[in-house]
Parts: sequence; C-alpha cells; structure tokens
Amino acid sequence: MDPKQKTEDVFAGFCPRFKSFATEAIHVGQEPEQWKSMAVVPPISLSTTFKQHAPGNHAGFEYSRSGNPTRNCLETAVAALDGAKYSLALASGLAATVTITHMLKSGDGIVCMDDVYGGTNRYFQRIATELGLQVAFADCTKPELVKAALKPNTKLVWIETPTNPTMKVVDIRACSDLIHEHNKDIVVVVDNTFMSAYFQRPLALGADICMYSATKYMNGHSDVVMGLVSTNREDLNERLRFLQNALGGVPSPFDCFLVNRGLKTLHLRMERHFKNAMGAAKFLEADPRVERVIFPGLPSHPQHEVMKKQCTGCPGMITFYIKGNLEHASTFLSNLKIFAIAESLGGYESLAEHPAIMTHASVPEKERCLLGISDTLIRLSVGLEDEADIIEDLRQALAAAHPTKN
Ligand code: P1T
Repeated sequence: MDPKQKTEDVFAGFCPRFKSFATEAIHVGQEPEQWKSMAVVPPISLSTTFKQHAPGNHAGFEYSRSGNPTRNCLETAVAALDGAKYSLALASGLAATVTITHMLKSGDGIVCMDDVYGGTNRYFQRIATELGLQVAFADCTKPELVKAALKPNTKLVWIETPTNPTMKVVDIRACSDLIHEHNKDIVVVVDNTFMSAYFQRPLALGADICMYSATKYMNGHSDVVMGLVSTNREDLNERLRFLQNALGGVPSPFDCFLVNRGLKTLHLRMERHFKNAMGAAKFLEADPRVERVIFPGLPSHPQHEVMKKQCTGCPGMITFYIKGNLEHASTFLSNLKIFAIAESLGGYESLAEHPAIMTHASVPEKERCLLGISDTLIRLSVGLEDEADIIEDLRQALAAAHPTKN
C-alpha cells in the first residue's frame, strides 16, 4: 500500500465504542467453571430433558423448551452486549416479534414505524389485526406524527432504525421520551437488527425492549435463523420468559451454539462492514448511473447527525436508486459476480436484492410507493470481502445495466 495514502477514519464523529465490548462478547456467560469438564467452549447440550433429584428438585433445568444450558450461555452474553439485565433467544426474528406482541390483548393498540421489514409489516397488518389488535403506522422520524398516532389504548410502539429497506433513522432517545411522557406504560421496542449490539444500544437510549433478527449481524454467518430480545425491566422479562416457554418458539441448542460463537467476532466484523460499506457508498454516490444513495454514514443522509449522536458506527447496509427502470435494476443485479442476489443480510458475504420483488413484496403496493420502495430501489448488504473487489463488482454491474453511459 502507498504509505502516503491515508486511511480515512470512518468512525470520526460517531459515539465512542462501548467499553469492554469485545472482552464481554468473548467471556460473559462462557465461564468454564459452569461445566464439570471445564470446557472452554460451551458444549452443545442436546438433551431435551434433565434428571431431577426429587420431583421439583432440579439443578436449574427441567425441559429444554423452558431452559437449556447452551441457550443460557448465549442469553447471558447477549444481555451483557445490550447493556441489559435480561435476554431471551427465540426461534426467529419473527418469533421474537410474535412473542413480544403476545404481551398485548385484544383491543390494545400498536404503533409501528411506517417502514419496517416486510414480514413485520405482514404480521402486524394481517395477523395481529385478526387477533383484535389495532395497528397504526407512523413515520417515527417525525415526532408530531408519533404523537398523533398515540391513542388511549396504545400499549406498544415498534421502532425499526435504520429501517428496512429505506434506511430512515429514528432518534430513539427523543422518540422514547415523547412516548413515555405521553404514557409511561407504553412499551417501546426497537428492532436493532441492522445495527447489532456493537453499533447501537436502544435500552440506554430509553427503549424498553431491544430485539433482533439474530439471523443477520448477531450471528453473521448466514447459517442460523434466530431472534433475540433484551430488556432491563423485570416485569417484561418475567412476562416474556413465560411466553417464550408457553408459546414455545425456542431455538435449537445447535443454533444457540452457532450464534454464541458468532458473537465472538461481532466487533471485528462490524468494523469491517462499516469500512467496506463506506467505500461502496462513496463510489455509488459519485457514479452518474446512480440516482440516489441512502447510507446513514454519508453526510447526504437526512438523519446522518442523529446516527452519529446515537450510534458507534454504521452497518454494511446501503440502499440506492439506480437510474432508469425495473430493467436497469434487474440487469444490474443479474450481473453482480461477488454479491449474490438473495434475501437476508448481515452475513460475511455480500448480498444484493430487489425489495419491491423480494423482501417487501408482502407490503401492499400503494404503501410501497409511498415509502419509496420502487422498481429502481436496490438493497445491498456489504460483506467482508476486499473493498476494492466489492467496488469493482458494483462498477461492472452498473456498466452492464447502463452500457451507453460508460
Ligand atoms: O427472518 P427472521 O429471523 O424471522 O427476522 C425477521 C426480521 C426482523 N427484523 C428485521 C429488521 C429484519 O430484517 C428481518 C428479516 N429480514 C430479512 C430476511 C431481509 O432480507 O430483510
């Protein structure tokens, strides 16, 4: 490398990193002393049931749905990384959403960020409403719209930030304060999937619950589907633990082992995701074949300052509008060589997708249009490959989509 070539500090202006994050990710919940074997790496505890000394007199575990030693290691580690007292693992991100929503009863109201993962939108609109819950959508980047959406029966506010896929950033502190001033009993949930525990701690910013699709960055290797939920509130933990067991949407011990392992490199992965994404976003923003880039690490992002105020960095998620129409978007995606056209995000490998056709097809078309999920919107999950190769892949796919503009 040319020694004169300065590497830019992409982290400049962001919040300082959380103290001892890496040490906690590697050690909390992993103590060898908890096993008779003194295993340094937690064993995968596959037994579905545990012997009791006498009826009701057991060593902390009864049946693997209600508690499992490998799951315990993971839940303890996640709680530490979220700055939380409690954490629970569920079978998927959506299982986490469903479990949280089951704290409500028929007639209760939910306010949900207008732009959220398509499956979250589908669950709230097509299933929760069938169970008698009232769901309203609001753009939580605008406090006056949140205020207007809060009703006497509102029990839960669901925030996703940055949103999937249009990357809107919600000021968690301002939004949580506003909601709790209106009614302190409203449970504020932040879907922290895009950020991971390394870049954002919603509980420290006033949220009551932090949830993840751990399928994404928290695991980081695209080989597990899982959800995680953290809270500092004892009452919420008790209710959620009850629901975890009573609804039964728990992950397998093998998956718990993998996510627990994934957490050990979360800090390293997220830093590289950010650096690679910053390089890719700058390249795209300067390219004449691109209409607009939405990346919260760039000053052009409308909530760039909010991002810097509440986060320690940005993940590898970029959305952009390619110039032209659906055909241009499709040609671009089909010509990528390193990026795979695939749903999901947050793994070590780069992925690209077309939200209108893929992840957000379940969002009604009229709403998609209002949110800007158009035919030319492309979502990238920038992985951990070499930055130069990532950028070259984007360049050659743009060239294929716009042969006359090269
Ligand atoms: O897929 P699952 O683990 O059930 O998580 C659902 C979910 C929840 N929240 C957010 C912000 C998400 O992005 C997801 C899943 N998203 C994708 C599969 C995707 O490609 O966007």
